[in-house]
Formats: sequence, C-alpha cells, structure tokens
Amino acid sequence: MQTRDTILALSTASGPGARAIVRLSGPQAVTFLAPLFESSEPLVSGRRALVSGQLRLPNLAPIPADVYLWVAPHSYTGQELIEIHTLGSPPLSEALIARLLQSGCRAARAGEFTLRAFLAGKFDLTRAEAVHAVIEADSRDDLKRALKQLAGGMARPLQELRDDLLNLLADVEAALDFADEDIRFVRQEEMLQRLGKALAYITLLGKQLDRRGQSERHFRVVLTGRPNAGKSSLFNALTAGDALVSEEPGTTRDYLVRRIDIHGTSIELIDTPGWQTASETIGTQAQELAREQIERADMILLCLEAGSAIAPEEAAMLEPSERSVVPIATKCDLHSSEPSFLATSARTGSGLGALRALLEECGRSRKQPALAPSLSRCRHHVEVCLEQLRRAHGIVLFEGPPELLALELRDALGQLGEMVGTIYTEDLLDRVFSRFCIGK
Ligand SMILES: Nc1nc2c(ncn2[C@@H]2O[C@H](COP(=O)(O)OP(=O)(O)OP(=O)(O)O)[C@@H](O)[C@H]2O)c(=O)[nH]1
Ligand SMILES: [Mg+2]
Repeated sequence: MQTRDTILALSTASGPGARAIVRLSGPQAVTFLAPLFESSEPLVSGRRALVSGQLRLPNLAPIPADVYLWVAPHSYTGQELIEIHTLGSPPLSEALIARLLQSGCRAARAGEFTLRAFLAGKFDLTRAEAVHAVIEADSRDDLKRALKQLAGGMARPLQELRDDLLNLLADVEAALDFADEDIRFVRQEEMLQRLGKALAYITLLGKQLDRRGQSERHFRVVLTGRPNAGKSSLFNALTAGDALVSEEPGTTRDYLVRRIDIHGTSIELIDTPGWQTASETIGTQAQELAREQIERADMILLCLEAGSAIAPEEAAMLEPSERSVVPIATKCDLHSSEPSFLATSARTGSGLGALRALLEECGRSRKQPALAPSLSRCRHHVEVCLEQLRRAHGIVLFEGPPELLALELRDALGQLGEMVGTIYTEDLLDRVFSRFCIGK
C-alpha cells in the first residue's frame, strides 16, 4: 500500500461556497506548498500551526489563505498534513490543485486520507467505517449510531477479548513445545473457564450487533394524527393487530409496534396516541414517547378523518420538510365526497391495498443506512469466530489434540483481527475505503 507520495484533494463540496479547503497529506506536503505560500510567519512551528498568508498562483493576484499544519505523526493521517483554507471559488481551487499536482502531488483516491490514518495505526477498521458512516448519515438516528461506533463502541471490548485469547493460545503453544515432558501448563478446568468466558463474550457481541442491525433493517412507519382519527383501526387492519379502538378520543395511551412483511419488505408499523393538550403526567409522558417515535420514523402516515377540515397543526405537518409525511384519509366509508388524499377505510378495507403498495415501494427504495455494510461485515466474523471457539471448547472438553486446539484458537483470533483490521487484505481495505468520498 503506497503511502510515501503526497496526496491532495478538495475536501469541501465542489462548486461556489464561502470557503474551499484543500488537503495535503504526505512527507512532502510542506515542500510542495512552501513555494506557493507567502507569510510573515514560518510554516512549521511546533506540532500544529495556523498560519495566515497569501497564495501566489501563476497569473493571479495574491489570494488570502489560512494554512493549518499538523506535523507527523500528530495528525489525522499520521503524516504531515496541511489544510489550505481559502476563498470558495471553483476556478481558484482548480488553479491551486493544478499547481500542486504539477509540483508532484498526486490526486487522492476515495477514502485515501482515512486509509492512511488506518495504516498509521490511528484507529481500527470498525472506527474507519464509523467515520464513513458519520459522513454519510442522513438521519439523526444513523448519526447517533455512527457516533457511538466512532467513540470506540466495539474496538475496546474486542481488544480485551483478543488479549484473553492470545494469552490462552500462548499457554497452549507453550504446552505443545514441552509436550514430551508431560508438563501441564493450564488445567483443563481453567481452560474451559477461559474459553467459556470468551464464548459468552462473543455471543453477547453478536447480540449487540443484531440489536444495532435490527432498527437498520426495518422501514419504520409511524401512524399519527388527532385523537379519534382512526389510527389504531388502520394499524389493526394493516397488521391484523389488536390495538384498542373506541369512539372515545384518547384511547391509545402508549405506542404499539408491530412488524409486517409486504412481499419481502420488512416494515415496522407504530401506532401512537392522538395529539393531545392533556396536562396529566401520564399523557405528557406518552406524548413525549410518541414524539420520539415520530422523530425516528422513516415515514409518517398522517391520518386525517375524511370530511373534516384540516386543523392548523395538521397543515403544519404537511408543510414541505425533510421528513416524509404522507396524508391518509381515514373512515372513507362514512363520507361520499372524494378525499384529496389516499382514501382508506379500516372498516371496509378499501384503499388498504394501495396503502400497502405504497409502504412496500417506499420501504424497498429506502437508502441503505450508512452503518449497514460495516455491521454485516462484523456479523460475519463474529459468527465464524463463535463457531471456532465452540470447537475449541469441545476439544478441551473431550481432551482432543492440543495441536487442533491451537489451530482453532489461531483461526478465531484471525477472525477478530480481520474484524478490527489488524489483519487485513488489500481487497478488504479497498472495499471499506472506496465507499468514502474523495477528500476524506
Ligand atoms: N366507519 C368507520 N369507523 C371507523 C373507521 N376507522 C375507525 N373508526 C372508528 O373511529 C373511532 C376511533 O377509532 P380509533 O382507531 O380508536 O382512532 P384513533 O385515532 O386510534 O384514536 P385515539 O387512539 O383515541 O387517538 C372508533 O369508534 C372506530 O370504530 C373506519 O374506517 N370506518
Ligand atoms: Mg388509537
């Protein structure tokens, strides 16, 4: 993996903007920038520097710029790293990049800055993927999860597990070396106990990954609207559920979740209490929980009773926004006039086919959450590792050959290594880092 050349990329979005940032990473970053940059202060002073000055580019007047510099190995990439912050003008960025390329920089490939950080041992693969997920997150939920992973959610406990297994392997191998002398380094009971601990741990890890993955897999659709709008009836009709329904407004107090499958598309449907101004504590709590559900939803079905005028809070929800809000006319069997929204009746079942088709379509075309590839990659390693540890456990239990035990332990460690990226192949790195955009 080539890291000796100096790479560069525009790391702000291309096009006009307030500021443009050009990043350089590599052993010659300062050498390449120095001839183009004039300042009264020296470029390199200490581990980190911010220097203001002017860019001197051929046939252009001096352009004000701020240069941030991190000295190796104290930077994101572990190399000399420079960020040139200047005016956000596309012809200017192009001229600057062209000049730097001429002097010998190379254009960075997608994710190459983060790849260098990884290769410099700045973080492990699961964190690299988390960086990608943070950049790509397009919902608050996605972002929260990605930030959690970035904070080292997986790396540290995995490290502990690897240390335990490495110690175990070392003991088994030591015993192999002295096999002729019939010395027992670790008693069978202790070995079983240590393996049991590792097994419990990796099982737990698998569960955690599952839980994280679960909310990623389903398309979350929340039913909301005024009290008595017919939300629970629609929920029951779509899920064959048994949510309470009555003519009393305020029937639903707590939200309800049911999973449905429409031609292979998994949808999580959530019934919520009607909007209320109730001041009782339980009502307020329930409203708070419902709001949370709405915030986490991929799609909101706003239930509007056919024939009743649109209330201001309903109109507000229908205003264009980032959220996907779909108005649904309910109880259409009670009204003969043609509603302007998707007309449904929980009682007669009319319009439910169209609603299901809409849910299926939206659920299917939904963008993959940013962490999904990382999760499924980790899941695979966890499963294989679990299988190997089970076999190792069996070998100890039935006093099988220690050579085989060492082999299983080594393979299990290999899986963990691949998961965090201490053992990696170029192919894997390519797959992970090519998902990044250029400049990251
Ligand atoms: N005729 C007819 N009545 C309906 C239909 N859907 C719901 N209703 C009636 O409308 C009333 C309220 O229905 P719910 O499903 O409980 O309404 P909700 O929006 O869940 O109400 P809250 O939970 O109180 O906010 C009940 O009496 C239902 O029987 C429908 O499609 N047709
Ligand atoms: Mg209800």
